[in-house]
Amino acid sequence: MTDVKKSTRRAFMGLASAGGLLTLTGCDKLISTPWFMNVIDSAEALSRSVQRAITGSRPVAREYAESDISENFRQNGTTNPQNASYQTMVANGFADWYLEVGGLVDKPLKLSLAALRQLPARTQITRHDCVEGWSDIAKWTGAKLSAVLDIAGVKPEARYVMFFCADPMGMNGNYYESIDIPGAYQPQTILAYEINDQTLPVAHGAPIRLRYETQLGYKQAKYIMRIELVDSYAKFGRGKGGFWEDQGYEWYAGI
Ligand SMILES: Nc1nc2c(c(=O)[nH]1)N[C@H]1C(S)=C(S)[C@@H](COP(=O)(O)O)O[C@H]1N2
Ligand SMILES: [Mo]
Repeated sequence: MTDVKKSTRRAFMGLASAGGLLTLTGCDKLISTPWFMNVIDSAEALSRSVQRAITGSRPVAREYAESDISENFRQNGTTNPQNASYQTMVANGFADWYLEVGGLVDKPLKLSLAALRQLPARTQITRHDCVEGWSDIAKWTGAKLSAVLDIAGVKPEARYVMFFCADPMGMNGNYYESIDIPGAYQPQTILAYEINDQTLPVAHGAPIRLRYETQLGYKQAKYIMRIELVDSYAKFGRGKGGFWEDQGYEWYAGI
């Protein structure tokens, strides 16, 4: 094993025990999965900063103070999905909603909102940048996507996390998005269930929406119903990895 590999592995083990992952999954088990060794291998080819992001040692998007929070965080895109199944879930406070996690995982999951709220969480004050030319700052709280993925067990051949949403987009099927595995493991990548200490309202994506703070607004999928681990996003929609990507926007929407 190279020094880089050893030190990355050490850093991860430190983080895992500090963050309580040990009790969640069994650190040794996680570290010896072919998936994790694959990540370490590919990490060697990446820049140092990306490597840090993978091992989760620091936040990668700027975080703000409480006093910077926007008075009125805009609502954009779908603000109230007009399909009967979603409206039924709203009517009973998402008691029957669950997040489905499937595809290239060892253990497909169904997580209720209560179960998601039990997972390791993160709160962060960040700026949302929409390509339409506006930005707003909010405080987001949610389950770490890495925690969900660790429970499901990501298979080595998985390369992307797909997010399938409740809102229909005309003839194009429902809104959907995708991010890569290193992005999914960034510490700021969360499935947010609160905005500014309040339960996430319908307008902002209830019951959960993605916060992927290093990228633009359209990556922040609202109304998430299902997560799927895949090796390619070519077979979904028009094959570009997301609803707006299919209309011509970049898949890599770095800020
Ligand atoms: N499901 C879904 N997610 C979505 C959208 C959408 O229309 N449907 N719009 C995207 C765009 S372009 C932006 S800018 C943000 C808006 O989030 P907000 O309503 O919380 O401001 O959500 C993103 N996620
Ligand atoms: Mo946007």
